[in-house]
Amino acid sequence: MHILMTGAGGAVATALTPRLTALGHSLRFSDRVRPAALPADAEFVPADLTDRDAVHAACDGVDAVLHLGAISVEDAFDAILDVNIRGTQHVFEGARRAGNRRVVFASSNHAVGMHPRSALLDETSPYRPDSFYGLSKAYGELLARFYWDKHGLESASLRIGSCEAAPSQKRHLSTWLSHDDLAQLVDRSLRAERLGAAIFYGVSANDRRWWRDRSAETIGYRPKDNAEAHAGKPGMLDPMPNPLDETHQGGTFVSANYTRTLPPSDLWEAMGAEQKQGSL
Ligand code: 15L
Repeated sequence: MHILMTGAGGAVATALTPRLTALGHSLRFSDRVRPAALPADAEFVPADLTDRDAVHAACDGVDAVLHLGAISVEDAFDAILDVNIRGTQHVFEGARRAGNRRVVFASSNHAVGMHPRSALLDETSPYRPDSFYGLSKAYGELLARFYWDKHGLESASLRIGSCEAAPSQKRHLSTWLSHDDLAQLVDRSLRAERLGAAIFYGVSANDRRWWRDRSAETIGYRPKDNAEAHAGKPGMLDPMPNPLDETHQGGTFVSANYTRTLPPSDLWEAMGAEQKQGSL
């Protein structure tokens, strides 16, 4: 398949490129500027995600889009709005106009990061974004649903955990996604016979994972790596400095710009009326 890969200069794209190529995909790379590491003969189309026409042009003539481009951390709302929210709409609309077969969208666990770590989530769990960044990913998933329901454009939204070469924090023992497992999940999403508007968790076969993803099994995703193999290695950051980060799935995204003075929402929901009164 000929795939447009947005965010080609990012770390995840860099790790995926040789793996997807080895799996038989031909890649058209896109980003604001041509990544220095890209070989001279690689197909590159410059497009800033905020530039609708450039994004639409980049989508022309490919089979599918792998949309990795984004601000990948918490930021000011206006920046997230322009790049992650408007930019993702440009991608879906570009794919629709170009008649691309499907979009694989890099969503994130931060769309549901406010859930407590004690919760075992699946793809039907309610949205609980932990940041403007997480909100933008929830929006992208809804956009994917909308483009399927209204325009018949298929997609897989991958709720990626922590995609790194190796886990580097205790939280990653639950959230880690190895580069090989991500490549397998992307490949399966691209090749699946039918997707509709699917949501899959991007997580390796970690013993301590918080997400049980039955739907990814339906496309044959069988993660091979397990963060447990890295448990107890030196350099693993633990514990996180803020208790909010340790009790919620989203980690440090949860405490960023947090102003709540009432008990955290899960405790609040579990409290009786009298206890609630006492904490007002
Ligand atoms: C993400 O979605 C971020 O892009 C990345 O920076 C990590 O924070 C990752 O999630 C994570 O949750 O570890």
